[in-house]
Amino acid sequence: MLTRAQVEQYRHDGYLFPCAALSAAELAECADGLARFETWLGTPVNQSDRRWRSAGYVIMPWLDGLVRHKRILDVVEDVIGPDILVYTATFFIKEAASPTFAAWHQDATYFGLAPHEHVTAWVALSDASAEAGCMEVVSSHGRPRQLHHAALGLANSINGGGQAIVEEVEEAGGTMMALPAGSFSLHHTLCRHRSAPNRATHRRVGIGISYIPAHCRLTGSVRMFARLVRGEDTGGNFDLIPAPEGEFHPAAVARHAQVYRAYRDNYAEQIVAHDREFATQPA
Ligand SMILES: O=C(O)CCC(=O)C(=O)O
Repeated sequence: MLTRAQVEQYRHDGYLFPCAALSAAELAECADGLARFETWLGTPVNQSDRRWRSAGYVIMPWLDGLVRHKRILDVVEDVIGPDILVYTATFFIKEAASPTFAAWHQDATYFGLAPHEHVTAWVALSDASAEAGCMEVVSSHGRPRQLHHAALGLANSINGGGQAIVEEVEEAGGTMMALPAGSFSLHHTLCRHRSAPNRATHRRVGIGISYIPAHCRLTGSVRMFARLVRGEDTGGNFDLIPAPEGEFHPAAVARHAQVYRAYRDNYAEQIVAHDREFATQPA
């Protein structure tokens, strides 16, 4: 749980770290789960189809347990309230000494969620130091606003659209959100962040869990799925995802295909909507 000062700091800056979550035994379970996933895929997550980076809790009970982890949810509840959905969760993996990076961006840009209350808990499953390419964040100084992005398809981008902020922003004042394995950070959906390539000799493994309060809705036309992880589904704006029947169970794998399709369709629609919104704004 957070202190009042920590909640106020999150509201002012748009980020907070580090928060403790996983014991050594829980971390080892996650590492084993990821190893089974990559055996099932026959390839590292990074080198498989992009769909396998998303919403793994739909097909893997260990990951479903992680997105429902009490220590994470207690902190998330302090910033978004008691009725909590998981909108998506993404593997953010950088192989040792690899060029994978994220350009400056805000998560809100292509999610199409309103109001802007989405928060990401980025859980470090290995050490995420500055050398290993941890996230760098900039304070919103209590005045978050949506910035103009373009889906540039940047090579080696860890983000789906290879997107970047294309308006001028203040470069100074970034904070490196270094995290030891087993801890997590929070960043608000309008928090500006980026990450550099991994220059360390170990793999950097993170999972970004996107939590929203149940009253959030989508602004686009695609009906999406979400996992209720605490409280009540007060909004009824998503189709709820049940717990996986078992690891890689065929019913769960078929459900994952539906969940991912809706995610991609919404994302593509939101790229167009964002371009349209900023095309009509004065420079
Ligand atoms: O893992 C990274 O380096 C970037 C993650 C990110 O962009 C996010 O969690 O929104």
